[in-house]
Amino acid sequence: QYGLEKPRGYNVSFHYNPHVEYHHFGSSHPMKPWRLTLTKQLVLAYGLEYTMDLYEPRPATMDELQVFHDRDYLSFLSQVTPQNAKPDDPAYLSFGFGGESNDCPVFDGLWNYVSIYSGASMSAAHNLNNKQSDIAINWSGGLHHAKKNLASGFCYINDIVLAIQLLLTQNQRVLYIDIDVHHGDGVEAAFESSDRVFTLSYHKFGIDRNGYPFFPGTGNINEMGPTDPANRGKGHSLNIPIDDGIDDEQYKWLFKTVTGAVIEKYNPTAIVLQSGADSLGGDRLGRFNLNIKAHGFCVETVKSYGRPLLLIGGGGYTPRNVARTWCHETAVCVGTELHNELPSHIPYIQAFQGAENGGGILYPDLHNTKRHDNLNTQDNLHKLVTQALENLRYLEG
Ligand code: ZLM
Ligand code: CA
Ligand code: ZN
Repeated sequence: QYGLEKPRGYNVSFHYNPHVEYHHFGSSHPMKPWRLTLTKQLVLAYGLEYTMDLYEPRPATMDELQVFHDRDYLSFLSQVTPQNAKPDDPAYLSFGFGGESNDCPVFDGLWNYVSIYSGASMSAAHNLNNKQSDIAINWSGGLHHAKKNLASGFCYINDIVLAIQLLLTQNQRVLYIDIDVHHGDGVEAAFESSDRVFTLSYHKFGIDRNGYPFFPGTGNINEMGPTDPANRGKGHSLNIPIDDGIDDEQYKWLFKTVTGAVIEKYNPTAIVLQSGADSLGGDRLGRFNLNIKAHGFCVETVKSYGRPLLLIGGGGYTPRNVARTWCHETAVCVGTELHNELPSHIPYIQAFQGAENGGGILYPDLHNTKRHDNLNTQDNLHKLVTQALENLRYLEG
């Protein structure tokens, strides 16, 4: 019906295990794997499956996860259930579970869930390594806060670190870019002593009225990795702290200027882009005012450098807009434009209909849907870019 043909030039692969959808963090928890169902429905409704190679990857194994994570953390994670969990057990708390915020709950099928999303990122990295894909996509991954022995911020296993470790078997330099509204602290920490991975994160940074820092509280402009000049990883992290309410034009300019400079200086042989959709306007947890096409501009920009690209998901807490964005970005990868009117045969079409759900179109205006006053002045942003470019001078040795 939509007459899409596979465009020549870019081989795109889509790595997706539908079993990831059947997991629930708990009814009021903001992380909803169901957003992946919605994303898949949009991708199928627009006929994008005919323009890509589709893979249903197997779950990652314990041995594969041990390449990054500690054995005792994995053994705990693989065995804990809602029935046997002891919330006051020191092991439970020390591994990041429960606690006051309950960011990382223990739920049914937790081990299955983490193995599935990790397996998909590893499968995507594998395709890039084999040169079977130019761009490999896993919307179920991007869990950037997980540490080697700690669950943090809805993330249990760091699929990004595992995928980058695979890419490092075939690449001398990998660039990691993170446009989730939160700082990509877990990936930064994992590679802090390496000069073969450069990490670049754009995120909200600052203290709220209630005195709490925006999660995870790290990632100021002066955080550039280790300061010890003997450390190979020195200067191989760049953090771009942003205030509430940034708009499309500001973000696009910031992203293009800084990312372009990093790619030109570091000259990576592969790029990993974490495309967390909580940087959109109207996100339940986010603070920015971005529209879908401004978010997608980041994917277009990175794609334009023509390096092997691993595109992964991340945050995103207003499911209908997460699905819209990741469907749009899938289309950007295959090089096609989608019409604004949503195809009428989408299962769960109601999720996209009605004024409050975006009026049945793919590109509703998200600017100020949740009203965060823009606290970013042009002056601040220019100073930020100047400092960011200054920080890159470390790369000159
Ligand atoms: N408390 N339920 C982004 C990860 C963000 C930590 C700890 C004081 C929530 C949030 C959980 C159902 C990514 C923090 C101290 C009370 C927060 C965060 C469970 C609502 C709920 O309703 C909720 C009972 C929950 C968690 C909101 N947590 C909002 N923000 C952050 C973690 C992950 O997008 O970057 C990648 C996937 N946690 O702020 C506290 C510090 C406040
Ligand atoms: Ca980020
Ligand atoms: Zn996030």
